[in-house]
Amino acid sequence: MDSSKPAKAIKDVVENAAGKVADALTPEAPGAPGSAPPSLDEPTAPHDPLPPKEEQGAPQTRTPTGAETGAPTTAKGQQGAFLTTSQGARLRDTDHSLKAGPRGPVLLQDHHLREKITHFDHERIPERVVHARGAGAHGVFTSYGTGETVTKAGFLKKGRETEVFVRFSTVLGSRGSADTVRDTRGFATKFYTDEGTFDLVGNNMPVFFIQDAIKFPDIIHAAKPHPDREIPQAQSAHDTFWDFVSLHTEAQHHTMWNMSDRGIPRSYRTMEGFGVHTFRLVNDAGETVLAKFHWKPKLVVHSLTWEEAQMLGGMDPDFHRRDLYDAIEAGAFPEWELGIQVFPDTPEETFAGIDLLDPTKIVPEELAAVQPVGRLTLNRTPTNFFAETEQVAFHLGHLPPGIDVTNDPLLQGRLFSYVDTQLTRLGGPNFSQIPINRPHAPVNDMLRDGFHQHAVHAGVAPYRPNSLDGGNPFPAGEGDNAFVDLPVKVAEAPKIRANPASFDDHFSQVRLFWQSMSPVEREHIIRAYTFELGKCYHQAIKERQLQCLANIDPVLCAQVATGLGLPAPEPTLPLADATPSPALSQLGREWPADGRVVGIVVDADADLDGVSQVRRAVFAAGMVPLLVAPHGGMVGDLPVQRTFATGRSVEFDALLLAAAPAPAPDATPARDEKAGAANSSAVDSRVLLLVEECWRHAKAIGAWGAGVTALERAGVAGTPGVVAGDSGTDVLTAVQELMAAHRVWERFPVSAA
Ligand code: HDE
Repeated sequence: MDSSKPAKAIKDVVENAAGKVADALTPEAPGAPGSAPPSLDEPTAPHDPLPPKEEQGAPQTRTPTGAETGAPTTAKGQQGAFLTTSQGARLRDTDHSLKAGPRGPVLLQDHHLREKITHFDHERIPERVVHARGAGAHGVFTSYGTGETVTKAGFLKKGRETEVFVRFSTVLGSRGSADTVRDTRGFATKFYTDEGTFDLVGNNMPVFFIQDAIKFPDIIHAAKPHPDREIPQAQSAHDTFWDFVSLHTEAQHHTMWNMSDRGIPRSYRTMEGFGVHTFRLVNDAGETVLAKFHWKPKLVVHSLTWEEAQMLGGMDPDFHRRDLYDAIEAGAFPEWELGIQVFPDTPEETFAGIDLLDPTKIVPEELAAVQPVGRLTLNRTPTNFFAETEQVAFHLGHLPPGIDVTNDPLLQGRLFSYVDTQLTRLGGPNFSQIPINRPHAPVNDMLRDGFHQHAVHAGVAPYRPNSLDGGNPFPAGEGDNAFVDLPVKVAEAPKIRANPASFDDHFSQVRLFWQSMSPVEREHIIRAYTFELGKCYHQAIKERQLQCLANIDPVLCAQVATGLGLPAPEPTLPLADATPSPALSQLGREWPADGRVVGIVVDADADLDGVSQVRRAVFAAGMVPLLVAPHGGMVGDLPVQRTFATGRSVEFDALLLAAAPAPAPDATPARDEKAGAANSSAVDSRVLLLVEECWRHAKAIGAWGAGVTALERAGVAGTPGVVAGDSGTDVLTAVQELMAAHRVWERFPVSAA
């Protein structure tokens, strides 16, 4: 796979910048369905299936046992020009059942009808019990070689390129739930290494709700919708969730992360990822270290505001998956660096007093730096969502030589769970043979038969030892690069259902997180707790969680208590001040603008030459311009992507105004409720709403020419992060500078924290 391939949009931009093609031919916004525009009339001349879109085509064509086939990527999908049965017999008619006369009953012999309906009846498989809602993409991982000293894993050798598939997800919601809910996000990566597949199945938060896998059904039952009414969907703002986490206080650290802005990411591209557990690495010399995996996004961590998240839940429930696919299609390939925190492998398995086997604890980056070991670039979208994103099966036990597990009791339970769940979800034990799961290393196991066996195994002796198949397969010898379980010493101890005493500290790191937040982030945390607990029905549950907050921080507790109309309790534990970890805060850094979306308000009277230049400049900066106009189609030579009726502020990272459009014909509440009292204004009130919302969500706003009037009408001219100028490109430059901080933070009011 060529990760450097410039995607279509970027290529076109370069040509446009050279002024070779007219604006009408400049790339449309990404997201067009299909690889060719449809004709007006139904096509009737037979031809082969259209190719997939340029950024599609993965996964590779491999056999079920991992061999390269050399077949084109299209060999995986439908073939030939004609409609056929599943057996390849051509069909003339798929629109009418075979009947005993035009008005007669349908005949049982209609095998085509039965095949079509039967297959349809079985199209659905069980959704994942957790992480059901997700989106995936293919890419490539390039190793820096900096991990070589601590692990012998071949994919971390210098310059090695490894194909990957990543699936991002929410935890709680069903498959069709909204992307932007407040929740933890899954970040699962399949590295197709030539030493066997490595699955790094992590989250966007470095800690977990529980310390022992045996509690997983409990936390998930508590967080899923209530069993009686099956509400609320994809939410933690309900009684059973807060009932559990307030009683089971080891959940408080993860809960604080969820209540922070990390719970509502702006994009998958602006999420960090964490392996959560501590792993054990071994190098070529047989030396071991303990390590934690981190993904650091090139765009740096960034989040939505709560109002944006809620609006998007209705406006565009697919916001995150659309953002991922659009960015790849536009050539703004999402990137992360993989990093590791490395700790000495001591018998205590602690670092700086932190128990490395406790998955509710982090090791602050200031104590152990995250060392980059390679770069992940996502550069292909799935060709078929079900085949790839739905059927991908991750498992923590998919480990290459050089990476091994530790005794973290959460990790240990996961080693059982992932295969177990695939047996039901993917209908049998052969899920590794599904194209997306096929290893890119030769497979020679002795697993045989089972539902949906795709391999055609030769030989008669799938057992060892054998002589009938010439002794094959042979155990790898010394020097054959086998996965060898590390002979780690197990301390002498009684068999017991208990945790080590160090697992009992449930609050000190929650306080560390709180104390590491900036004032704006603290406000958001207070707001989130107040909202979520405010949605609970039972007073006792609110009071119990307030007691937990009292053990985290008195200001946090007092503010949330005020919102709930309850007294703030006194702490029952000593509050030790922590050394803040600046790496936990999202503020204070600069962001590249790749793949950001810039809304540009235009109408026929706008400075269209200026708009055209701005549009090119936005593309050239690796961002996506969306023209927002009173009607669809074209404005001058420029294609319109959103109308005042279809567009909404939450789609944009910044807003530019080249016009102050008068109310459009549909600017009446009868045609568009959000038009409000449109006719009373000289400017279409939906444009004013756009400006107002972008302002409230602290986004950069710029205007030139007639657009400046819209700023004035909206009452935001001259306020922080609002730029007015004479030329569109100058205004864009100023807006881009503001976007580097991602938001105009000073617009967010800070009161208590
Ligand atoms: Fe998972 N988890 N998990 N989990 N998990 C699943 O596997 C489980 C945990 C994570 O995109 C399931 O194929 C147990 C921690 C991700 O396909 C299931 C425990 C972390 C995904 C399962 C945990 C994760 C899953 C459901 C407690 C972060 C989605 C469907 C010990 C480090 C992978 C499936 C994808 C999925 C079990 C805890 C991450 C049921 C028992 C901690 C990203 O097997």
